[in-house]
Amino acid sequence: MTTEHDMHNPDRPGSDELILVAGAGGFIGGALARYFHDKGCTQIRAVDKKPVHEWYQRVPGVQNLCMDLSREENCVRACEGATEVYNLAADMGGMGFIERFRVECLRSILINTHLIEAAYRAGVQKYFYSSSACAYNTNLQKDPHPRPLKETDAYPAMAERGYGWEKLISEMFCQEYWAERGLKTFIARFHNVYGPHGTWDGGREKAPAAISRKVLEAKYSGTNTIHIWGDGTQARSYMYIDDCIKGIDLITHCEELVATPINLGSSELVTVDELVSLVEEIAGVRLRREYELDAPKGVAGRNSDNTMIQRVLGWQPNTPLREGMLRTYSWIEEEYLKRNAAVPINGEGKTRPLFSSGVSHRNTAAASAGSPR
Ligand code: GKE
Repeated sequence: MTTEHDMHNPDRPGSDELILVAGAGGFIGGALARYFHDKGCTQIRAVDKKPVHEWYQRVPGVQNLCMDLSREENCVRACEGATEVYNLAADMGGMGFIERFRVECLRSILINTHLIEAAYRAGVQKYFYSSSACAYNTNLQKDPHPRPLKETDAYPAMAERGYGWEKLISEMFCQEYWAERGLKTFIARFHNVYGPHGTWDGGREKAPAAISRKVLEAKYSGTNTIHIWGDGTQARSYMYIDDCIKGIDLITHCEELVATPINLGSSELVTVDELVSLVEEIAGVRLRREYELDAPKGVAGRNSDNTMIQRVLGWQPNTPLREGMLRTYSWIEEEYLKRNAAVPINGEGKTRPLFSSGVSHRNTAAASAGSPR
């Protein structure tokens, strides 16, 4: 079992050894780069396909590089001199994105394929891969009152179309690089991650951020109506970003978990309707609910069985949803108000509120397709 004091064990790289964070312009990668920086790591290389000025977080003292890691030569450059590699790079998003852009999701296979080979050739000591609960058999997720998914539930395989299959085969790459070539790989299956500095608009946002934004739009526009995808009964567990980051670190420094996929998720299950009620409460409003039954819904119910992570690490994600959503909603509200204040009317320097609640879920994701999270 790993405990808190293992955070300082000799298996961890020295503070001056190079850590590569791939996908560092995104939500989780950005938070991970900040975490390592705050822990005192002085050599961090952060890479993302997005131009650096568009990254969610830019951490001082970190080497920020704009490179497309679906290209082999960029992976070779990125891994040069690295001791640990964290692969958070993928073309991904919430249900609105992954249901509509399966080819984009599948093409993330290029990133992991080239990155793990480059890491192996560069003599990297540890390689972390961010898999997803979307790798699990969808036949086990047809009930809005689901049995929590345990690690063995990925096989026999019937993963989420596109995104989930890419995750499953990339997991297998990680397992075989260990089995055949001795590269120490670590694989976490993330369950829906949320928090400040995540995508909250544009088509890639997941439910916690999307619902926060929709509540804000309804509140500030005075429409007092929220459009909910599906019938509101879909159930999920949502993991706060700080838990995700801590889990990545613990997993990557636990020898028992080499090449062994493990759940990294909360086990606090809520329905979409319950999530909406929570956000309404935080925002101090009650809204009229309209359900969009033809919108992307994903599986009916998904929860994380945390028996294994609790046994091996003596820990599991534990930030209560209410607490995490309070911080997330507050951050999105700030961003929302900042953005609205910045929209000029007819170039006169006056501002108007920017409401996007009328934008169809069918159109929003397309605008941002092709750029990483
Ligand atoms: N995105 C979004 N936006 N979802 C909404 C909305 C909305 O405005 N209103 C209701 N929902 C519902 C969706 O229909 C779905 O049933 C549920 O919330 C969660 O949607 P999600 O957060 O977009 O993503 P999922 O949990 O279905 O899938 C995500 O699973 C993760 C792994 O657990 C994936 O998108 C991956 O990002 C991720 O691997």
